Amino acid sequence: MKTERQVSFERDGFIVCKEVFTKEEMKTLLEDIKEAQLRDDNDTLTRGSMIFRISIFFKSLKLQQFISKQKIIDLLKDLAGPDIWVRWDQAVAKGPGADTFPWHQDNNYSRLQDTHYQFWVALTESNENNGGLWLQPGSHKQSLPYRRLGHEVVYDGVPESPILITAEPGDVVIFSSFTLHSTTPNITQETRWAYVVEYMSLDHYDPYVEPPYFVVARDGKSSPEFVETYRGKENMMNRLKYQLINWNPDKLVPSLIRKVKQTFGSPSGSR
Ligand SMILES: O=C(O)CCC(=O)C(=O)O
Repeated sequence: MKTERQVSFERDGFIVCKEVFTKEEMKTLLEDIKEAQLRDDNDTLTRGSMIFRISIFFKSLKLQQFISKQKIIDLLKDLAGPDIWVRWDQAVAKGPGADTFPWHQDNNYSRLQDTHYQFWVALTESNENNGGLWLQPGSHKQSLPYRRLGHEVVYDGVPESPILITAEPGDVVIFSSFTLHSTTPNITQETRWAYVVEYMSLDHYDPYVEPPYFVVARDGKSSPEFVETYRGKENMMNRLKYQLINWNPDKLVPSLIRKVKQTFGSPSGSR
């Protein structure tokens, strides 16, 4: 039987989890994020006074410990399954005067076919005045039309009945990477911070992320480790799916031959 959370997630494309972390924990997490981002100033995407610090967990043991907490795995495992890795993380600072971040599905940024699970944690208060998060319930059931707008990949339509998520530090929203979302302008004098971690099932494949891969859970238990490969990557159907999408016959044929040789061995005399 499905849990209430599974039913909500399947229906709406997101769940809101209140007070998952304390305000004190969020203060520490924000300090850890700032410390991690100081180590690498390159991985920054800036949109006016909206700043994204990306892939920061790689250089921070404290962030690796945070994103592999059993508490997080317990929230994710009945949605993503018991074996999970992290494909991406980003800290988002929405400063005073920051503009709307337009409606989008994250799969249009990640270019992935499968759902990944967006774990959005409020590090500060988040509301309608300071760049709060809006979601369109039910929009995760299909891939929607989009257009490119500069660096953005923006939904080509108008959401029918969006809802605002008002959050306190420590509140979490888990949403599908197909769920339409947006953030509105920050008209206050304070920066609104969120930390977004993108989790994936170990059965799914991201061909655009390079090793090492950060596995956070096996069998529903926190078990952080960096690995060179994972079963979703080794799955031939997964690879084929992306090779067909990014169709390039010059690459497809040699890699298929390699895989066949690995599986069945090379005929004697050949290499
Ligand atoms: O501002 C945020 O907290 C989230 C930004 C966003 O929509 C995204 O990174 O996909």
